[in-house]
This record gives sequence, structure tokens and C-alpha cells, in this order.
Amino acid sequence: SKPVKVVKDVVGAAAAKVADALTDTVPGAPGSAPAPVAEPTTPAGPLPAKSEQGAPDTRTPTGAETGVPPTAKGQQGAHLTTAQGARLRDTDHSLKAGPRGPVLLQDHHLREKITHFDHERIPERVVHARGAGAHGVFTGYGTADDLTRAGFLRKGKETAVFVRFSTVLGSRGSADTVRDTRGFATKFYTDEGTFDLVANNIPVFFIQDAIKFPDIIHAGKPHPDREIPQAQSAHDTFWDFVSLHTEAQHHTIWNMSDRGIPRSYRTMEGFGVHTFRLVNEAGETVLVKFHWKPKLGVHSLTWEEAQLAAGVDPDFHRRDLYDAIEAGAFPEWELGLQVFPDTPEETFAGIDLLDPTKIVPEELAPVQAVGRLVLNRTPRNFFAETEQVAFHLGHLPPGIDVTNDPLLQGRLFSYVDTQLTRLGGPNFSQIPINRPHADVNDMLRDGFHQHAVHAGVAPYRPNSLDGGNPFPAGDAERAFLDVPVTVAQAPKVRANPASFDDHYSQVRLFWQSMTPVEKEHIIHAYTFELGKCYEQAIKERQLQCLANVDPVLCAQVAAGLGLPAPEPTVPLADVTPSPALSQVGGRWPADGRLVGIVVDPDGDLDGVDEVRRAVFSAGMVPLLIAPHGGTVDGTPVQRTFATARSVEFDAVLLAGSPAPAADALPGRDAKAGASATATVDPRVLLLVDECWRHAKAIGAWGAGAAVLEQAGLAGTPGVVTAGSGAEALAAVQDLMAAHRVWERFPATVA
Ligand code: HDE
Repeated sequence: SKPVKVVKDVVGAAAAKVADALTDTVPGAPGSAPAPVAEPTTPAGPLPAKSEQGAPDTRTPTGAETGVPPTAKGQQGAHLTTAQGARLRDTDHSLKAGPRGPVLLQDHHLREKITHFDHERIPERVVHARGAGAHGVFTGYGTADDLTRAGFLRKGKETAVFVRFSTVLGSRGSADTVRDTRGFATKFYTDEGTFDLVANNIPVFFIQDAIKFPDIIHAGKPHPDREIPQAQSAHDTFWDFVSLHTEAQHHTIWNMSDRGIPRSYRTMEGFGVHTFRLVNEAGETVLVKFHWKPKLGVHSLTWEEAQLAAGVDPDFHRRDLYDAIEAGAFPEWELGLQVFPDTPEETFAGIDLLDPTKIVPEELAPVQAVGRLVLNRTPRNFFAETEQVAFHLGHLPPGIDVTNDPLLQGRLFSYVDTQLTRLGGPNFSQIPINRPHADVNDMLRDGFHQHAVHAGVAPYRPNSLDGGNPFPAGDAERAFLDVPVTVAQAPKVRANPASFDDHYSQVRLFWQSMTPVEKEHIIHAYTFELGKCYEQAIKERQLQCLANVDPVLCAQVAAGLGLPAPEPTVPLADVTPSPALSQVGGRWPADGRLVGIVVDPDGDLDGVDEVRRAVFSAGMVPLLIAPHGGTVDGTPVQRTFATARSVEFDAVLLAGSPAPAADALPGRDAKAGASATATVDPRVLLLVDECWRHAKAIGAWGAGAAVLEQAGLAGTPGVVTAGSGAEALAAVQDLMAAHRVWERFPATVA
């Protein structure tokens, strides 16, 4: 077949001028209609030339400005050019010696295009490789003014932020809903220099000294020989390490609890883990721990949901984050501080504040809110922003300083070091997402990927050539203050303080603070994970650790593994439970929650429309679930009976379900309990059944009641049959405030 020339039909005067350049050659049989070619949009102006070379290239946005519409197209300008700005006629054919000839080495465009592509990937993060980010705004409350001179915490002060959430163990392409710790790293672009709060969703860490970080990560990552399992801790090397290295037991019980499988990034707490030091205008100091408190409460998936989601939607958490922001349900957290006097002992209520495997229960030191974070904008480009963002604990504004926590001290070294490889050199703070919003006047020069063309001849101090600039700043110019903490005279040792030797009391505190249903989930998680180990000795050793935490926990897991429960080898600590550690028992707003509405296209559509509106006006998101895609009575269908799964919804409302077509789902009818006389589509029965197992609120009205009858669920806890859609919604919303219908989970432990 011969090539046929097709000229694209472009609109607008500017476009007419470039019609030639947009001429495409597409294959097509002689005489047949040419293959359709996508129409170009109205061309935008070309990227302006950079006016001078003395400053960072501001033609590419930093991602922080709000002036650029989020819909702005990535490709700027009508003409395709080389990286050097020469316009190109063709990017689809390499330059050949005749149509059938060899490709010519002189084809500079081919080489530029392929070479650049060959180098598009950078190394993924050595930990926290998989993540999702969003832009937002932080507003100070002014409640920390007595504690710190940090300006971004002043009342009403707004600061741009970028947040990256992540899992720890999996690769960039792994699933979101695996059982793991989550990262919660926030970059505050403050006027006084960038502040990075590089936090996790678990308030303690596996180790007490940074020197052991490579060990825990080597143990948690996939086995070096076969590189399995991906993104999970259910394997021998992980349990080998944590059972031999008992300071990890506290972090591990958090992982095995529901905290290890968050429902959403929006429903995670964040913790700075270490103790930091704040210094106020008068030079007075306090010790603090940072907390993020989610507006929607702390909430997790069920284990079955987490497993299902990893298959049906491996991007579950990042999709949820983006969808919520784009739906206007902006995720929100309050930043809070636990405040402790800065005493020479650096302890509070007998708890060593330098030990990152210990919490201070909120009942002993309440979390005081100091500001509010709202995420309101998704990134425009994943690579440029989420992948290239570089956090570092040493990015501190005046008013916040570090302590001697040995884990923190090691992190102060690691974060810049890792960026040198990952981002290819020392100039990563010039990458748009990492550019400070404060004025920068450093004396750092040259290096790979230097984007600034620095003027002046004297990047050293003192100098007499560049007017003596730059000069050091003092308190009046709001300079960073290294708090002059006294360091005790002590011999050099490779050792920890004795208080770091208590590895079990707070694990027991956590266990004792859980409700029966949460305890049940913890037992199942340990039993599952240890059940995936091959080595008997590892299971036995971990059971010994559990015996030192609690005999009931140990006995239940041992029973599941079919092994004897050992006796404790340490005295069981006498602990006072901390109710703040439990996720169960509170009530939270329903903002941004997803409500599935199952409809029969021949049913009560007026009622459905009314309920959809009511869901919207309650700040939640309705998702119509119908037998087919397209629209129902003019309303778009978001999920079909074939695509809807319980994991996607926080609650389900049933307005009715059409009888299954006679030939629907051959072979599945009998399994799902449907028969020739079935009046409900078996896929709807499966959905409702799953929602029930996942302890979600279910409401029905009108013809929807028949679904509950057929599913055998009418009258069970958290299942409501109402006279109208509005009543069903009201009842369901009330149930959703508690997150789950907890009584549906069997709880065998007290
Ligand atoms: Fe990290 N950690 N970490 N970490 N960490 C990294 O830095 C490290 C620790 C945390 O979204 C790395 O840029 C050491 C605790 C988050 O970009 C690396 C130790 C906490 C993120 C690194 C720790 C964290 C990282 C890998 C033990 C919670 C993702 C890529 C001393 C308070 C940040 C990178 C993002 C990332 C080192 C322990 C949180 C290698 C040596 C404790 C949220 O530098």
C-alpha cells in the first residue's frame, strides 16, 4: 500500500500558518478513506526565549505558582523543536538512505530523541520508592508563638507546601495497599527557608541507631536471590531480623495493627517520630514531638479489602488522593505538638525522649494544635514534582532544631547523600519542586546540573571584591540559631543509654490500648505473616517475643501457627492503656467519603436523583452503579455491576437491582445463589455481601429492599431499610461517622 498524504484540519489563523509543519503521512490503501488523525488543539504561543542567563530558568514553573491553570497543556507552543529550539518537519521517520535504506548516523534528531529517552529513568528511592504527592497550604494558628520563633507558625500566616506520601518497602511499581509503614513527608516553603518534616504514619521506628538502617532495610526488602516478595514484610528475612532484634517489636506491632493498611492517605496520622527542640524569640527552648491529625479521623482498610485492592486497583491510595482533591474534598490535617520541658535528662514521665522506639501517650502530654494543612492541588507532572522532590531533616527554619536522638543524627547525613546519586549531583535544590521560596544567596558553586549562572567573582568569605557580600545575619535578620546545648564530657563509646534496653513495655502498652476487634486484627496479621515464613526457628523466636508482650496475643498466634506458646522471659510490664492509640470509638465527618448507589434503570430514578444531590450536599461523593456504562436517565454511570467492588465505597445505597438477564454470567448464577427465579443480579449480591464482610453501612429503600432480603442481610447490624432515599442516606451517614460497623467483626479476645 502507498502512503497517503493527509493535511490536518486545524482551526485558527495561527494554525493555518503552521499547517505545513503539521502535515502527516499515514498509511492507507489507495482509494480507501485515510486513517483518522487526532486534531491538534489551538496552538499556544511558543515558549519564550530566556531573557538573560543570570538567574534560574523561570520559564518552567516551580509547581508552586497558582497562576498556571491546572489544565495547561504540557506541550507549550505550536511547533515541535529540537532541544536546541530548531523547528522540525518530521519526528516519525528516521533519516535513511532511501525509503528502504539504512538509517544515517548523521540523523541528529533521531539520536537526540533516543538518547534522551534512554536516560529518562533515575534510580528509585532506596526506601519509600512508591509515593504520591500533592500541593497545599499550611496556615499557622499562632498558638506556638511562645515556643518557637518559626514565622510559618504565626497566626494566619500561609505557607505553600508539597506533601509526598509513600510506602517503604515496595518498588515504584508496587501496590498501594500492602501492609507497610507509610511515609508522610512535608516540604514547607517558608519565607525563612524550607522546612522538611519527614514523617511516618507510625510514631516509633524499628531501630534506635541509624547505623542499623541498612540492616533493617536489607531484611525487609525482597530476598536477594529471587527478589520476592515485593512490598511486604511477610517473609523470613524480615521476621528473622525483628525477632533477633527486639527493639523492632514496637514498630512491628503497629505494622501488624490496622495502622499498617490505611484506608486512605487522608485518614492517616503523621508523626515526626524523633524529639525536636524549639527555640523562641527569647532563646528559651522546649522539646517537642510533631503530630499530624487527619480531619477525617484515623481509618484503615480491612485485610480482605487491602488484598482485593492490590489486585483490582493497585493505585488505590494515589487515586483516592487525586480524586478527592479534584472533587474539591481537600484533605486536611492539623499539625500538633507534644511539648516537654527541655531538661538535661531529656525524659518525660520516665520516658526517654531520645529513644525513637518510645511514644509519650497523649494522655500524659496532650497534642496541642499549631496549624492546619490543606492539600488542594494535584501535581502537574509526576516525575518533575513527586519523583524529584528531595526531603532532608536538615532543612530547618530558625526556631526549630534537632536533638541527639541517634536515629535522627544519622538521618541528618543520609538524606542529602542519597540525593547525590538519585538526582545526579549536588544541585538538586535548583530543581523546580525543590526551589526554596525564600531568597537564596549561598556560596555553593558549580557541580553537575548547575542551572544558575552566578555573577560575581568572590564566592568566599571574607572578600573585598564583591562588596564583601554576603554578610552573616544575626537575630535581627532572623538567622538560623544552633541552640547552644551543653554537651556532657563523656568518653567516646559505641553504646546506647541503659533506658534504650526496654523493648517490650510499650509494645504491651499498645496491645493493651486496642479494642477487642483491633486485637483480633493484630492476631490475624501476625498469624498470616508468620504463616508465610518457611523457617520454623524464626516463627518460634517471634512467638517468644510475643510471649514477652502478652500471653493472650502469643497463645492466639501460636494456635494459628500450630505451635506451642512459650512462657515470657521478661516480667510483663504493668501499663496504663492509652485510648488515643485506638482507631475505634470516635465519630468523624463524612466529607469526601464515597457512597455507591446501585440503581435499576427501570426503577425509582427520581428518588435516586434526590439521593445523589443529598450525598453531594453532605460533602460526600456519590458513585452511580448500574448494569451498564453510559448514562441512566441522563446521569453518568461511574461503575457498572461488572466493575464495582466494595473496596471503592465507604457505604452502599440500594435503590433497586434489575433481574439478571437469562444469559447473564453463565456458570456464576448458581455460585452466587441466584436461580432462574432470581430477582437480583448476582453481581449486586456479591457487592452487597462484600460490603457486609467489610463492615460498611448498607442502606436500601423501595425496590432496593428486595436485594437485602435475597442477600439474607435484612435486619443485621448496620443494614438499614428505609421508607425513602433521604431516610436511608441519613441512617447510613450516621453509621459512617463511626467509620465501620465494628460489631460485624467477630472478636474472640477481650
Ligand atoms: Fe528515611 N530515608 N531514613 N525515615 N524516610 C529516606 O531519603 C533514612 C526514617 C522517611 O517522600 C531516603 O530521599 C535513614 C524515619 C520518609 O521523598 C533515605 C533512617 C522516618 C522518606 C532515608 C531513616 C523516615 C524517607 C530514601 C534511619 C520517619 C520518603 C530516599 C536513621 C520519621 C521521603 C530519600 C520522600 C526516605 C534514610 C529512618 C521517613 C535513604 C538512614 C525514622 C517519609 O535518605
